[in-house]
Parts: sequence; C-alpha cells; structure tokens
Amino acid sequence: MAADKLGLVTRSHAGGYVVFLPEDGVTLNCQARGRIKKERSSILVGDRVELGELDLNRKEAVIIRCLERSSQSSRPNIANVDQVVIVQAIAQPEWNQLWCDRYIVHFQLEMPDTMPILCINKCDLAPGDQALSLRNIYEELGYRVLLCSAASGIGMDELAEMLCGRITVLAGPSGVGKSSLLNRLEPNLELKTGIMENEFGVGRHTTTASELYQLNPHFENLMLSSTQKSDIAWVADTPGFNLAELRCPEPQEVMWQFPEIVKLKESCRFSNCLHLVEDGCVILEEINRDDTSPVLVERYLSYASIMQHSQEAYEERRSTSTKIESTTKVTGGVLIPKLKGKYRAASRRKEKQRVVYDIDPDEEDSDSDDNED
Ligand SMILES: Nc1nc2c(ncn2[C@@H]2O[C@H](COP(=O)(O)OP(=O)(O)OP(=O)(O)O)[C@@H](O)[C@H]2O)c(=O)[nH]1
Ligand SMILES: [Mg+2]
Repeated sequence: MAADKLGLVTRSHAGGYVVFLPEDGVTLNCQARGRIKKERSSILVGDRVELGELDLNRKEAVIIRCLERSSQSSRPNIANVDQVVIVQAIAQPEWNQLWCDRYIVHFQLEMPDTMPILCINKCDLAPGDQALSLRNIYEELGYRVLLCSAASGIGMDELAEMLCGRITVLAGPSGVGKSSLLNRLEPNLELKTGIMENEFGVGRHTTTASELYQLNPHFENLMLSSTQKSDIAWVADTPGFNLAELRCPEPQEVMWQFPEIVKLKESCRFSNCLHLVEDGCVILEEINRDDTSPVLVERYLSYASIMQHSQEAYEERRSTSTKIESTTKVTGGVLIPKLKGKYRAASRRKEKQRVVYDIDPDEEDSDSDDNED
C-alpha cells in the first residue's frame, strides 16, 4: 500500500470529495474516514487533506486527516482562501452600486484579513469613461479594481497575473460573467454559462456549487512572466448569492465597512452617531457640501440602505428573543420550553384538589353509612 499523501479538496458532492494530488497531478474520488465523519468536522472545498489507502489505478483514496486551515469562510463554504475577487457587470445586468457594496461588506466580514478586489466585467458593453469613473471611486477608497471583458478579452492579463500562486474565490451576483471569465482564461474548462434574457435580465443561477479549478497549464497565451506562468492558480467559481445570504453587520458596526466614513467619523461631534439623521453630523454635512466631498452620494445611499437592513434585522432578533423568553422557563437552572396548558402535568396542589373532587360524594356517604352500620 502506498504511503500517505497530501491533496487539495476541489469539490464536494453527495457521494464524497474530489481531491487533487499535486505530486502525481491526478484527481481522485475520495471518501472521508469514519472517524472524521463521526467527529462532524466536515471537510470543505480548499481543505488540504492527508490521504490513505491510495489506489492510483482506480483513482480512489480515503481522507484520513484534514490539515489546519489558514482561513475559512461560510458563504461560500470554502477553506484556505487567499483572496476574493468580487465580479460585477457594468451592464446586463445593469450596474448596481448597492449590490456591489453589499458584496464588498459581506466579504469584509467573512474574510476580515483580505481586502476584496473588484472586477468590473462586460466592459465591452459600456462606454469606457463609465468604467473608468467606477474604477476611480473604488481605487480612491483603497480597493484594487480590474476592468475586464470575458467577451473581448480586455483585462484578462491583469486578472491572470493576480490569480497566479494563490487560491481565489470569484464571487458576485448571478449573470455577471464569473464562469465566462474562467472559460476565457482556461477554455478547456468549458464551464456552463447562462443566457441573458434581455439587457436588464438577471442571471439564472447557472453555477450551483462552489468548485476549485486549476488554471495555469493554459496561461501560455497570456502576457505573463515565466515564473508567473509556472505559479499554480486555483480559482473557485461560486453561485450568486441572494440578499438573505449576504452578511449584514450590527448597526454600530456598519460604518466600519465604509473607509470614507471611518476617515471622517472622528470629527463627528456626536460620539455614538449612526450618521443617518442627526442634525450637525459631519458625514451628513459632507455629502450635502459639493462634488468634492470625500463621501459620494451613491456610496452613502449604500451605507444608509445597509444600515436600515441592519436595524431591521436587529429589531427582528430582539422581538423574537422576547417571544422566546415568554415561552420558556428556568427550572433548576435549566431553560426549558413552557408547554401549553393542556400538555402540562398538573401541579401537586391541583392533583390534591382533583383527588378530592374525584371522590363520588354518594360513595362517600354510603361509605360513612357502612361505617355507621
Ligand atoms: N457582452 C458580454 N457578455 C458577457 C461577458 N461575460 C459574460 N457574458 C455573458 O453573460 C451571461 C452570463 O454569464 P455567466 O458566466 O454564466 O455568469 P455567472 O456570473 O457565472 O452566473 P451564475 O453562474 O448564474 O452565477 C452569458 O450569456 C455570457 O455569455 C462579457 O464580458 N461581455
Ligand atoms: Mg456561473
């Protein structure tokens, strides 16, 4: 039997895991050893795993251990990611500032150690100055921005260069062209892509599960240095999220997700200001000032919308927790649900009363008659 080897989990499916073995350059179908299943330490795409019972002919092995993760995100459910590239389309579907900012906030919360990179795709469909002004907005805030087109090939070299030697997640709404970008970089992947119904149409959630793809062997056509070409790039294509899947911070935390607000908040005269309605709030004064304000109206609208969502979620949680409290009680230091009256066991006092009422008064009389006899 071959010695234990290390592999990378590239896909998980109902029947097990697909694991890439770099040493041999092969892909294996694997099952997790019973103990791992029992421990409920589920294995994720991106996990580095130790393999045993290797059978290269049948391309099968057993995962015996999962190595420690350097990072883990829950949406998408992936481990050991180095960076996330948020893909948004400039058209088809129409550019949506709020969606772009929601994705940025989501990944800042999911992967706080990495700054998300923004990839504006479908640049072949919009005038160049529109894409450039969007790039300026986000670069000013400290984000790296790529302008791309999977259709025409604009920006592909820059995207490929950024992916070399790293594990990257490509994320973004359905229909923005994530799978198309990967197909452009590596045509042999032949990933399924969706059809846009019309220019306002949203995607059809063509990609349904997160999967890691290796790109480099086919980077030859791109303008990369020879070392970059030999650096393996692993990229996860992911399905688009719906609104409920995107993370939302607590109300007091929302401002920390917007670098332009963080910069100004110290000069706000109110210490606990949420920068929404307070008269004299420095942020509100800034956005109303003129075009040179460091807080752009569109970005502020995203801030206000995310804040509103966050406050609603907070209120919802508060009201449900009160409901939960009223339906539970503490007995012997343990929180247990209160049962409806008809399911509840009678108290000792009630039991006593029932004993008294259950006794038939006539029977009692006859008893006493007997006794008299
Ligand atoms: N004009 C133009 N169309 C593009 C471009 N990139 C992708 N498309 C088209 O946009 C549609 C959606 O592309 P997909 O790659 O399936 O989008 P996706 O982001 O993977 O979508 P989901 O898998 O549903 O999350 C397809 O019809 C593509 O041909 C581009 O750069 N320019
Ligand atoms: Mg896709």
